[in-house]
Amino acid sequence: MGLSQIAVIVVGAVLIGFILWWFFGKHTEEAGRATINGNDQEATIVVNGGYSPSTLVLKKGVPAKVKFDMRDSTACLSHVVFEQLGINKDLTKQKITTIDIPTDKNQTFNYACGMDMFHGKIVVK
Ligand SMILES: [Cu+2]
Repeated sequence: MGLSQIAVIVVGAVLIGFILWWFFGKHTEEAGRATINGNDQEATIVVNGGYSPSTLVLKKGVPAKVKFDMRDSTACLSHVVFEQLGINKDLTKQKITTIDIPTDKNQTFNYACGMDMFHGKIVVK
């Protein structure tokens, strides 16, 4: 077996490994958590080609302020929509837009960009 054949086998094995990892591996993103200061909690979600963290966990019963830090210049992400809360905010008016999220009970708020292309969620528990 020549060197080039060994190289082909090695490259093939690496590719198969990558494909298996891509389709079957766990790509769970770490959920973000709020910082509690005094009587309320605060968290920042960076808007830049999506939402980071895309999942944010808030503590139940602690008033929450979620800050959207706008770093994206595309029209796509210019608005953030919380359908359950009837909120549709233009994030381009200022660098940071603060949204109050109710934390009175366990629930999940899904949000999206104005065109429903990018999604994120806030979990209260
Ligand atoms: Cu969009």
